[in-house]
Amino acid sequence: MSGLPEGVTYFPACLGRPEQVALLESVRQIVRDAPLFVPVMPRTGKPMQVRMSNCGALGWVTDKQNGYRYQPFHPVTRRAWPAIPERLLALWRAVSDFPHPPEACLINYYADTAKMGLHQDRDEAEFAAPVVSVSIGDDCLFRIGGTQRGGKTQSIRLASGDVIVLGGPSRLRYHGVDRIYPSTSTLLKDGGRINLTLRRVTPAG
Ligand code: MD3
Ligand code: FE
Repeated sequence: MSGLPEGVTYFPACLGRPEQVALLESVRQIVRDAPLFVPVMPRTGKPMQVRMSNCGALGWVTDKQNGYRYQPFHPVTRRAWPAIPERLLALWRAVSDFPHPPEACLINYYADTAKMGLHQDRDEAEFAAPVVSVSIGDDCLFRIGGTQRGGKTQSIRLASGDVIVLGGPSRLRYHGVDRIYPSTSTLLKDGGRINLTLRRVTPAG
């Protein structure tokens, strides 16, 4: 058994059930204002399997024409993204070890059969800041590799309330979600998994 790579810090069961319920209520409020959209791949226009929304000053979006980017408004409604809930800003302060607040919080919703292929997160201009990931709902099999495609990978089963911080030399590692384990949590009444990633997008300071 080998540990996690340097720069990856895993906090299993970081959020208790009452905190998960409160966070879910915050997410529901956000998606009432900023509805989940279907992200599509640049050039091909192929839809991704997850549905997305964001909160924060900037949100990650993608479409066929303009590709991956951060922008301050929802791609469909054109409205500014809702604010990041205070409980998530507090979590960032507690776990990120970074002296500036996050600017973006990407919300990914995975139905039972959704996956996310291995990719790097490199649309941010500030790689000194970590990405803080919070999972609620059904378990998933998360995979993390090296900084080059095709290297060896390791898998971690993430559960509702787990938090993982990806920073330092691991900030540019390939990662993805291989599968959801349906009905492993009772938090979401219709099942599925929600992942929130807090990010710094612009150079800090
Ligand atoms: C490792 N989301 O939105 S979060 C994404 O569970 C994304 O929805 C996955 O990958 C999800 O981009 C994984 C964990 C995560 C996020 C960023 C990372 C792992 C990372 C950045 C570098 C290395
Ligand atoms: Fe990612």
